This record gives sequence, C-alpha cells and structure tokens, in this order.
Amino acid sequence: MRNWKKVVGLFVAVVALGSVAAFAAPKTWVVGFSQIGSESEWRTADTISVQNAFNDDPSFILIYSDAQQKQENQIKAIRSFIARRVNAILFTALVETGYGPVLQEAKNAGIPVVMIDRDVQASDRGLRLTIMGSDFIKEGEKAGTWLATYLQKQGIDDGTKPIDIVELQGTTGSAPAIDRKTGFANIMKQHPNWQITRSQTGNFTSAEGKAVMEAFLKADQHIQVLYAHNDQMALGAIQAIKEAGLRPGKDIIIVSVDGVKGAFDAMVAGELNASIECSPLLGPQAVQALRDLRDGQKLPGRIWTIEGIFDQTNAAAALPSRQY
Ligand code: GZL
Repeated sequence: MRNWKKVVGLFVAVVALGSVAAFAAPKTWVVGFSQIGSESEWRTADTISVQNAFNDDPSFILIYSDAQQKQENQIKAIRSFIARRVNAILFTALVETGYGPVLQEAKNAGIPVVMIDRDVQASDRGLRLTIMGSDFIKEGEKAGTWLATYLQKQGIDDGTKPIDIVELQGTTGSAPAIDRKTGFANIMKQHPNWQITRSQTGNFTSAEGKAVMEAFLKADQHIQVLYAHNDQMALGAIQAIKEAGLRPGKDIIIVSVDGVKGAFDAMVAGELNASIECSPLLGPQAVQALRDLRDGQKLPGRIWTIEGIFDQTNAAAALPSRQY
C-alpha cells in the first residue's frame, strides 16, 4: 500500500514539475526579419542591434534577409517567411508604397507583422501591428530649428537677406525622406527669407551624396547651407566641398541627421555643424515587443525612440559613449 502511495506521489511531482517548467520556458518563436540593405553606418548599426538582441534571447530564432535596397527582394523574403510559417515578421519598409498585397498575405496566414524604423503608407498600416522608431518629421523640424538658432547666433541671418540652402534628400519615397523634408519645410515657413535653391536625392549613400553635391557646386556659387537627410550623404558632400576648394562647416554650414560616429568625427573636426540623432539601436525594443506579443499582450500602435541633438558644442564630450 505504502509503495503505491510513493508511486502516485512521484508521478504527481513529475507532472507538477513538468507543468511548472512548461509554464516558465516560453515557446520558441521563429521570426523573419527583412532588412532593406547596408547603405549607411546607420543601417549597419541597426542590423547589428536587432541581430544581437535576438541572439541574446534563446527563445527566439531570427531568420535574417538583406534586400540590398530592392523592394522586390523584400517582398520575396516576406513571402518566404509566410511559406515557412514563421511566428512573426519584423521589417522596415524601403519605401512607403507597394507592400499592401504581401502584408495582406501575411494577415491571411495569421502571421503578425511588427515594423521597425520606416513605416508603410497610411492605407496599409492596418495590416501591421505596430511600428517602432523615430519621428522623422520632428527630426526635420529639429534640424531647421537648430539652423535658425545657429544662423542668428553667427549674425548670418538678419531675417531679410536671402539664405540659400541646398538639400540632399534620402531615398525617394521612403518615410524618412518624405518626413524629414516636411519637418524642415515646417520651420522654413517661419523664415520667408530662406530658400531651398536645389534639392535632389542622394539615396542615403555617401557616394551619391558626393556626386549630387559636386553637381550643386558646379551649378551654384552661392550655397550657404546644406541640409542632408542623413550623415552618410553629408560626409560624401563634405568631400565634394573640400575638392571644390571650400571649407565645409565654415563656407557652407552643414546640418544632417542620424548621429553616426563618422558625423561625430566630422563635428569634432569642424567640418559638420550639427547632426540630429536618429537612433538605429532598435533591437532591444523589437525583441521586447515580440516577447509581449508572444505573451498575448496588445502592442501600442506606435513605439517612439528618444533622441537628442549634437553639434560642435557637445560632440567631443559625447563621442566616447556613442554606441554607433
Ligand atoms: C532612418 C533610417 C535612415 C537613416 C539613414 O530611420 O531609415 O535610413 O537616416 C538610413 O542613414 O539609410
């Protein structure tokens, strides 16, 4: 009789332990991540941040796909994730339009889509659960506001004489390019003497930023300010300005966005005047959002990143602690 009780007691203990263990260990999730490419220091830092965050959590398996700046590659990758029946899809949109059909396919397959960095167009946002990343309009406004303060402090802008600005836009049709242009234009409305004399895409790369700036310099001898939608293009433009025999940061004031290490080096060297931070370190937020999703929590419709503004007054002090 006593042995029978022991056996039952042992059985109950094993079942209890098993259920506790099952309760404690989350189900392993396979997540497909479609990244747009490796066009900038920013993008590389973003990819590393996401990969490290998922590698640090053994309850996730990340399938990584680099679209090499081609939307068709992203759509193919998302379709392959759907075919593999992943638990969730993580992606950033190269451009805002063109993802509706494939996002509908993911929805029809019951696979949740969480976005980081660049969003899709408003009409497709019902097909994704949330987006985490920066407020690009605010970044453009910060760039314009910083420039207004700087021009006034330097006695360059008396509010009447024209201020000639050239603009290097990001990838045509991408959320950061559209919104950073909008944000800067919002501030320009307060400065009727400011004028954007030339504006063209440099596709967020240093090579294209340099080539476009060379063309601007050939066509226009009176450029006072360059507004670049990212540091990579600004760094390319700095090369072009130097090769034209001018002093970047002095003869031409340069304000850009991202806050990558190359920009900090340029600010310390006096060749870049300011960079509006846009953090690529979205990995931890992405993993936490997917943990919450796996636990059955409802995700907020928008998860914002917090960022600062750096210029030649604070870049040197901040440089040692920069993570990208
Ligand atoms: C912005 C991001 C942009 C960066 C660029 O969040 O999408 O893409 O500003 C990068 O450097 O190419």
